[in-house]
Amino acid sequence: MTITITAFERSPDGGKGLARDTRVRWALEEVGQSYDVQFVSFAGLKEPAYRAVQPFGQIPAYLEDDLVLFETGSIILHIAERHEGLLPRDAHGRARAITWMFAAIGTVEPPILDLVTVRLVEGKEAWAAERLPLVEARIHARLAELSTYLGDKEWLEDQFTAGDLMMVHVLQRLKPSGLLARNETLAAYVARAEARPAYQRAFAAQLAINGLTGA
Ligand code: GTB
Repeated sequence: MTITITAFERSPDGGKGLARDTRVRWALEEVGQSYDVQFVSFAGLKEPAYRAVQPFGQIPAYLEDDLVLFETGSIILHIAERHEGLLPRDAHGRARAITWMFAAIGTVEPPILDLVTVRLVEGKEAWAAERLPLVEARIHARLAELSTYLGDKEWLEDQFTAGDLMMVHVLQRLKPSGLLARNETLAAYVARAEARPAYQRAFAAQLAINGLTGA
């Protein structure tokens, strides 16, 4: 089996691991599956040949022999279903882990992406300063709900699953804003996940490409 993922030629985050190839790298590392990376320029993402692989002109895409996938939720579910390690063996446990994957990208990530939009895209609009507190309040509400559920548990379910992997990568996007650090339970949850050897390998692999020399 030959696996290739696509990634930015150089991520705008300078090696913080926030671009979404990192969550796919992490899943592959967790299950012990080697992979190659095809680096794509911003212009290349919008070329018809790349859109045939990823219709929205984004990274990452996932190529496994003659199978082509896009959307990190689908890619990570595919990896988790074909290898041991990211989904519990019992049917209910698997369903719960998949539920957390959907919760990460369907419930927790949208307000976090709103924050990115208001800061980076809408920042110069006259109304951006008024919108920002509303967006931050929605994020705090979601984080409070999630941390209440997590409580003092190590992971969202009985063991680390693809649901935690997805949730943690979604939460990491909040780090530059400082909002994650304000929720101690979730900051500790993210730190626990980041200490996993598989995460460390995935992070190092993207840093080797994206890290700013001397930074
Ligand atoms: N729903 C898709 C998925 O989950 O696969 C979303 C994929 C996506 O948003 N890809 C982004 C992309 O290719 C990169 S990850 N953008 C280019 C484009 O749309 O033209 C998002 C991202 C980008 C940069 C940072 N950063 O620098 O901090 C963080 C996250």
